Order: sequence, then C-alpha cells, then structure tokens
Amino acid sequence: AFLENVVKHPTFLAGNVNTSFIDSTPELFVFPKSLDRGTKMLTNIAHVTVNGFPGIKKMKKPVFNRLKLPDVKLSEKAPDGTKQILDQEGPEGVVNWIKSQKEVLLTDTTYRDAHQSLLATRMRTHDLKKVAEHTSRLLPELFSLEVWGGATFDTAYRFLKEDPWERLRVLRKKIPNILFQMLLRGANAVGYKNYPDNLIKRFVKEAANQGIDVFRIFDSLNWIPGMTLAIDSVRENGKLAEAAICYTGDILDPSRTKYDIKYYQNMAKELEAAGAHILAIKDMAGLLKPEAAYRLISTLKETVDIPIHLHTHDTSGNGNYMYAKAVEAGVDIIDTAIEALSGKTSQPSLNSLYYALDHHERRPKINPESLESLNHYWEDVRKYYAPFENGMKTSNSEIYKYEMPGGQYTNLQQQAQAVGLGDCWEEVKDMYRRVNHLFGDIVKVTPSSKVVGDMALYMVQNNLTEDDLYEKGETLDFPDSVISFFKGDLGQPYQGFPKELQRIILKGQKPIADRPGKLMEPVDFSSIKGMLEEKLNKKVTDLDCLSYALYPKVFLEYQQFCDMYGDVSVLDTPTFFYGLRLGEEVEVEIEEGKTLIVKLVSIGQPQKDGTRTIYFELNGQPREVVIKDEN
Ligand code: 3PY
Ligand code: ZN
Repeated sequence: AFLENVVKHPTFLAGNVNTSFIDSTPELFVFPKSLDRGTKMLTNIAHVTVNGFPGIKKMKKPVFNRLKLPDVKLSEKAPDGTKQILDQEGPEGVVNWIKSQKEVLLTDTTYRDAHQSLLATRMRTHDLKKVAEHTSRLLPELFSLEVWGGATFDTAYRFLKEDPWERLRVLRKKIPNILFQMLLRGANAVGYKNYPDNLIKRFVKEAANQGIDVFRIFDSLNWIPGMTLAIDSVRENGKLAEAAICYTGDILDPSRTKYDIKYYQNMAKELEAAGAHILAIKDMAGLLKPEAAYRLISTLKETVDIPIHLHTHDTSGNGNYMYAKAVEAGVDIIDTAIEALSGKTSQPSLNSLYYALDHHERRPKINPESLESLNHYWEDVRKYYAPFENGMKTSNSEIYKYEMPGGQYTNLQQQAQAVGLGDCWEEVKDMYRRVNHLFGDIVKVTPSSKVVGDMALYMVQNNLTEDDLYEKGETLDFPDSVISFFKGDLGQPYQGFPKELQRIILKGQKPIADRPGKLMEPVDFSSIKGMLEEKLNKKVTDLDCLSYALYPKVFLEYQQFCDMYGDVSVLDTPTFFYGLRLGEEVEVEIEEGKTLIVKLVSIGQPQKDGTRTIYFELNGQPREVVIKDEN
C-alpha cells in the first residue's frame, strides 16, 4: 500500500521528487481501511432503498429524465474572464475594470443562494460539477458565480454527507475563468454564532486558498465592528472584500425613520473607509421596492467611490422591476439566478432580466441561448430535489410587512409545524413582525432573524403578548438564542437594545458591549488536530480541524457516516436520495476513470432480528449486504 501511495502521489507523478519527498509527505502513510469501498457503498444504497432518506417521506423512486447537458466543445479552453483580471491585476484591477463597464454586470447565484432559498440548500456537488465546465464556457462574461458560504457549508456535512471544501476545489478546477464568490456572515463565519478572531482569520485564509475570490461580508445587525476583522483578512489574502449593508425597513416610508437614507449613506462611507473594495446592498428579504432602489442606488453612487453590487430575493415578484430601476440609477453588479432556480424566495431570473433590459444601453453582455441551454439542465436537476421544495406557489407581497429573509420564510414555517403550530402560520408571521417591533426594529438576517423567529414561535406557543413580557417576564424561560442575543453575543444593534426588555430577559446577567470574538479564547488548532487524529484514528487536514472548530458535532457525525458508508458523494442524486428500483442498474464513478456498475437484484424478507439481506450485482459479480429494516 505504501508503494502504491508513492507512485500515485501527484508530486511523484509530476516528477518533483527529491530525497525529502517521503519525509515531507505524511499522506503516503495513510492506508485504505479494511472494509472495501464497494461494500460500504452497497450498504448505503441498500439502507436508503429500504428505509428511505432522512427528511424525505419514503416513496417509490420517481422516474427522471436523462439529463441534457449543453452542447459545448469542452476540448476548447474556457475564455478568459474576471478571474484572470484578479490574478493578473489584483483587487484594484478588478475594481477599475468594473468601473469601466457600461453594461450592468451579473453574479449568478444558482450554485448557492438560489438552492438555499428554494430547496433548503440541498443541491449536491454531483449536480453542480456536471455542468461546471459548460458554465465556464457559456457564461464567461459573468462578474462572479456565488458558489459557497451561507448555509452551504453546514448543510454539506450535515445532510449531504459531503465535504464542502472538496466542492470548492472541484468547481475551481472546472471553472478557471470566473470569479468565485461566497457569503461570509462576518464574525459568525458560516455559522450561527460569533467565533474567536483567530478562527475567522484562518477561515478566510483557507477559503481564499481553496478558490474564493470575492467575499461578501455582512453582519446580522449591520454592526461594523463585527465585519472589520473579516474585511482586513480578505485584503491580507489579496482577494476582493465586498462589504454588505443589509437593507431593512423602507427608505421612502416616512413612518420608518430608523433606517433612512442617511443611515445607509453613513454606513456606506464607513465601509468604504474600512477597506471595502465593493459595497453590497444585501436585500435579504426582498424589501427594496423599485422607486426606493432608484433613490438608494443613485444616492449611494454619489456617496462612495467603490462599485455597488445589489442582491435581492424575488419573494414579492417585483425583483426584476426593482433591478431595472437600480440599473437606471447606475448599479454596477446585480445578483440573478438561472431561470429554473429563480423567482419567489430565490433571486430574480437571469434569463428574464436579459429581456427586461432588451434595447437598454446597459443590457448585460450575455448570450440568451447559452442561458437557455443551461436552463434545460437545471430544469431537470431541480426535479430530483422535489421533496425539499418549499411549497410556495406564487409570489407573496406580504413579505413587505413581515420582512422575513428569503431563506427563512419556509424554514420558520417548518419549525412552526414541528412544534405543532402548523395551523397558526398567519399568527406566527404576524408575531414575527411584532417581535421585530418589540426588539426595537432590528436588522433580520442569519442569525439575528433566527432570534426573532425563535421568539415569535415561543410567544405564539405560550400565548404571550407584549404586555405579558413586561408584566410577568421575570417568571418566563426565554429561548436560549434570545437570551444570548440580549447579552450581546451577536454584537450590538443599531441604536442599542431596548433597555427594559433586556433587563427582563437577562434576569441580572451582565450584557457585553465589546466584540464577542475579542473576548473569546483563541481556538487551539494544534490540540484539535491531536484530538481528532486520536479519535478518528487517521491523519486529518488543517481544513478538517477548521471544520471541526466551526461545527464539532456535525463534523464528527459526518466522519462516522463516512466510516460506515464511504464516500457517498460519488452516487448520482436519484440513487443518493431514493435508492434503487428492483433490477435497476447504475454506474458509479468512484474516482476518475474508475467506474463500478451496481445492480439491485432482490430484497430479502425481513428477519426476526429486524434485518434484511439485499442482493446486488457489483460489476456483474453477486454481492449481498445485511441492513436493519427501520420501517
Ligand atoms: C445566509 O446567511 O445564509 C443568507 O443567505 C442570509 O441572507
Ligand atoms: Zn440572499
């Protein structure tokens, strides 16, 4: 096994071997585990076939269309794009290039926010990577592809049982020409709480090393001290720091004075001074209306010198109309998604936007036929994920009232169902609005939006009104996230906490006003490495240690899963979610150039001990595995 590792090692294959190669290459000493890959994989397929996939109601495997990949000559090199500008001219070069464009530039969010907001972030790398090389050739004019961050990191390990770092590496290799963008939740990184400073720095460094070029950094309370460390780290790594203002309220509504145009102007100036290369307006709930967009963008264009990138969700159905107004006002870049994964809680359709700006001098440089051919692929892929569809059938303009982020709307709906409030959805939404008011009208985006959601559910569940909180608050056990928020663990809201409510919720605990990350003990990565290697009995990478530091439990569960079932990311999505039909045969490429053919032959009767034997053919040879029938 050692010799095999040596001769297959990329450094060896590249001929870059000197006398220190063996000493400096510890992975040569990592040998395959005893249970073979084939058996692990069959066990997983058998398990899903018999017991279903967690989170999907057990059902007969649907019949899907064969995926149609766009007709593109992959042997031809992808044309140069924005990535080459960054690599050759650095972040300032990209900024100058953006400023010199007459046409509006586009970010495609299909690989991240679109499926986060429509399909509970369940899109697998398998489906993203298949069309990646085509995308690099069909959409080389894009400003960026949003491919990572937000909820994708956690969901990859937790539900998809795949490594998010691997997703990034694979896509980077296949798309060498378009800038890769990620959403970074400031001091919350890709999690739901503030982390120590050294973790944030290391995370940015590794994400940059693995392929991220543009970091959209936001703070869930628009608190700039929660963003500056990330901005500095991105700059230190030679990448583009896109600092975001989360849009809330309505600048044209005279009764909503807290977040007025001056508020946005001041914050924009502060972010520019803090080192932002680009300013993002992150309209996470889709609250920015067309006339307000015109006013906001034209004012900010006069206020700052850096380019402006606008993000919205199409929940109200007004997304592209709003974008058209922003384009008139001079916005530099906007976020859209391929049609098949656009609209409603996702971003507005890229395909429709092209036509909305037909004959406009700022119409994006993009080929509508390229969009169509990619769209056919995504239309069919989306069908695999039907069980995760959020069920929203039409646009919903009530969002202007409730101010719920695109990703949260259906999430909270599911949370409400889970605690038996499925029939009270209208009440929960209205309570969300009331809680926002109670908290002093705060910015609501992950994770502050979750705090408001948790409180709304808690109040509906316990039949509480605002008055009850003030009258008997001392006797109430508030949700942990709410207590933590009022302690200052997520940072400070604009104009502070409502003092009386804070006193009631904290019951004598002292809040903090400083940056939580500064007060926390730094993460000791070398002790994490030692502990993980002992626990998992194998070598771990620095990236593994970082993932563990972010999500300890989720990461360990993922490792345990891999021990049992191997690398399931190689399975096609229908097999991964629905198992196999009797007699069905699928090809599984377990590594480049190595394919297994798996056929389900029969399913044995349940035994007294609750097990069943499942009979397969693997590359034509009979194989059987025994699994527990959980039905
Ligand atoms: C995230 O933080 O995941 C978001 O998409 C917020 O809008
Ligand atoms: Zn979003």
